[in-house]
Amino acid sequence: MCKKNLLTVLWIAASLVACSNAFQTRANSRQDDQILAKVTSPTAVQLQAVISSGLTFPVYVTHAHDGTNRLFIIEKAGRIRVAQPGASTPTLFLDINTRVLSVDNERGLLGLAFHPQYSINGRFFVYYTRQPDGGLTISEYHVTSDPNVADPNSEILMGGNFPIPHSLNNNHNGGMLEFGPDGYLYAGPGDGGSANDPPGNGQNINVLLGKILRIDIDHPNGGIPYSSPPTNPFFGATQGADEIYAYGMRNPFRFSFDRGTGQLYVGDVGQGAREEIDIVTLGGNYGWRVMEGMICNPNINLGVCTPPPGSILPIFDYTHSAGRCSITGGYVYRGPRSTVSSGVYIYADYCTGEIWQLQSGTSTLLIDTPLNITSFGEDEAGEIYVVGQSPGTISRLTTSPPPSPCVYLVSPTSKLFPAAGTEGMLTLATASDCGWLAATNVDWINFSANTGVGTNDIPFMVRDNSTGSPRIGLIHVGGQTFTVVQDSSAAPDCVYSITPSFQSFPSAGGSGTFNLSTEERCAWETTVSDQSWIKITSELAGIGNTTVAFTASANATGKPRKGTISVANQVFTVKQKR
Ligand SMILES: [Ca+2]
Ligand SMILES: [Ca+2]
Repeated sequence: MCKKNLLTVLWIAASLVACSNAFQTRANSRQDDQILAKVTSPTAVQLQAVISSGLTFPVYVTHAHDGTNRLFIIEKAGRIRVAQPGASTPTLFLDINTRVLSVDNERGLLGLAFHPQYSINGRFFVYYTRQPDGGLTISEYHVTSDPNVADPNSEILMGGNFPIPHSLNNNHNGGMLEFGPDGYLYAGPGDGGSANDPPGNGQNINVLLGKILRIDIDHPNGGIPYSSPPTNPFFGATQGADEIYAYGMRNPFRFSFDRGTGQLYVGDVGQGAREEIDIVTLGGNYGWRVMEGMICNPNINLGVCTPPPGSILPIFDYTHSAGRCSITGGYVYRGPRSTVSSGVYIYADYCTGEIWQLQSGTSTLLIDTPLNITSFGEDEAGEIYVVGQSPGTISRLTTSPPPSPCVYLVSPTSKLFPAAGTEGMLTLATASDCGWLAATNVDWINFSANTGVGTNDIPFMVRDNSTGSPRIGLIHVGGQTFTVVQDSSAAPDCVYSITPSFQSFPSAGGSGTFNLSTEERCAWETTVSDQSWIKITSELAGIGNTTVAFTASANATGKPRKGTISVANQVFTVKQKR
């Protein structure tokens, strides 16, 4: 039975006597060998440690596609942690431990997906097995005014046909949640558990177990917070549950959308014979429990079957040889750092820790790791991360040796725009193989293209401001922030004053400040006369009172000199001796 459990836990190894060999071997090798992973053909890749401590049983890592370059990590017991760019220690983003039933191997907080407009609306979705009955629950939460802290009291349960009843067995809960390129939320519940799907849930289109589901969380259905897209195969009067997108799944614990093609790749965990990778399409039947991978389920009717009419075989499957037991579905690589070839599908076996690439139907071992890999994940640029179960680790899949970390610089960092809509531009500087995604926290800024690679001028539109007040919007890109300050047409009578009006520096130079006083409805921008020896170190644009900070560099001209800083309609003079 142990091979049916996706998340078999080392710390309950005592209960796994019948199949403990593989787990014992992995545990010993981990103690003996501090090298994270060794390199094999065909591509020299390695795992680069990102987070090595402080995580308990992580099961997923993802990003919020909000330009902040943060990583979000799920811990099975019911916590989400957030790691800032480059940070090795994450902080707590959400704790819903008390709502999550997680004592069993495969139960817990299992999935997390950020709304496509998360940077504006702060909505995100989780998938967990609930207290006390293990029902498969999808719910919405919201971030607080602190972007690194979510509100545990903001839960909106999906209702309708959720939670999906799942009290009889603790295994095969599925757990993946992801938005498709169509903006709908996809979920992958397992078949209800035990072994060989005794109720036949996979082939039963009237239950939600053993399916890929697709729901619309932007259009409530009366009092139910979601609706089913009318394009779902069994929508409305058509026989079958409206939420179903595809069926015949066993335990689609991890799936992903190819960011290049939009295709849905599902790693469907097998029973005792085959682990499989499916490309899942609308209305498709993927065979379980009649089929297991490419073959008839050997545990049913002595392995003799008629495949369900029209059922779709996996694009690849593998057997349980050499200690392999359970697929961990991954991602089609589209990252800019050429970690592996573009378009290959990366996946792992949970028991052996092997990471493979599937390319044109051929699977090749990339790297053999000592990890129990619970999941893969992507960052905003499309680089791939690996989640190790115990000790909990997050690693980045990189070339060997690894490339330099990506560093991003935005200039300028803020700018004042007129009330009438206009186009703006910011410059993002980074290495030629570093990807980025730009996002804004307001609905009045738009991008024509919000992703790219390397140094770029990033244009954006600032829409008309008819609110009667100046306003501020943020653009996040590469983990950096650009502040858009937009003026109001209703503020021509703004009065500004500064104190003091000048400052004198010795030839060695130094730093200084002055205060701008105005009303909270009045916007300003700071500019420097064409004197490269004066630099503003505070924000270049804003609303209301501010302190302008600047530096004056050493004077090597041999003569006294003078420059000015303008803010709103006021002029501050910087004088410097020779
Ligand atoms: Ca129906
Ligand atoms: Ca199948």
